[in-house]
Amino acid sequence: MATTDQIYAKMQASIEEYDGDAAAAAAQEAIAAGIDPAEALEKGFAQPIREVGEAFHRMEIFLPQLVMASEAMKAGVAVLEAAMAASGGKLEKKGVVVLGTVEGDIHDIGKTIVGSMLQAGGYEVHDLGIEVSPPRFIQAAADAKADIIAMSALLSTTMLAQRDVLELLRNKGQDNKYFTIIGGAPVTQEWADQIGASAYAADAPEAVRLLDEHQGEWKK
Ligand code: B1M
Repeated sequence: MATTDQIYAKMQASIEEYDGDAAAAAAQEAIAAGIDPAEALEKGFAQPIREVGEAFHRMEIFLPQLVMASEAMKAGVAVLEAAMAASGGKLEKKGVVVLGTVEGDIHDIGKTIVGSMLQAGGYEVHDLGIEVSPPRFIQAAADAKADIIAMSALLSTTMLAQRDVLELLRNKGQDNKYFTIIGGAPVTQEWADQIGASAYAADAPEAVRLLDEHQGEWKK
């Protein structure tokens, strides 16, 4: 029977090799060996996916590999989650995210990658899709009891809708209720500062890293 370290090594290799079937099999092996699923998630999957994110930043790998790594991790995480649910437990989520592409904008590739990476990184993600109006973002956040509202915009014209969501939150007296993160090709840190968003991320790994850094702001 494989040791715990050998099982972690298999889990790590599955992410590095973008192999969802191997990730699911290694997760299954971890459960059969009696390893705590939360610990398996952190040591077997979360650490390697962070390294993949770093490699992407160093431009050693490119977007398709990043997507494949997060898809592989999702396959493994699903097995760990199922095991936890079967034993009456639940993997503790780092935060609940309501994510969407803003009103008037149909670009969804980057937004979907951000969602996958956040999910793989331990967040509960409610993906609202494209052309999400400001009231819908806010209603969905309330319904999901969200901690975070995440908005993607790919057009310089639709970036304005990110501001509209924040304005609507302010008008409702809910400006401190959610952590807000924005991104998308034309979006900048300067724009985030101007409209009062909590954070700006240039890409999906950065979105995960930033939310991880800000954990304490919603986990009381
Ligand atoms: Co459109 N489009 N497009 N398009 N399109 C751009 C964005 C454009 C830059 C192309 C160009 O002219 N050079 C340009 C926008 C110019 C501007 O306003 N600055 C443009 C235009 C003009 C348009 C139309 C208006 C064209 C027309 O009809 N005349 C139209 C818009 C329709 C609408 O939305 N109402 C349109 C339509 C389309 C397609 C439908 C054909 C298709 C979208 C398909 C789809 O998404 N399902 C499309 C595509 C594919 C592109 C380009 C070529 C690629 C976008 C993409 O998917 N990139 C794009 C050119 C470009 O960006 N250079 C372009 C890959 C993706 C992984 O990157 O989305 O940037 P990206 O996401 C990254 C980061 O930005 C970040 O992380 C992601 C990955 O790490 N990120 C976040 C994204 N969201 C985030 C959220 C976060 C954090 C990080 O926190 C919440």
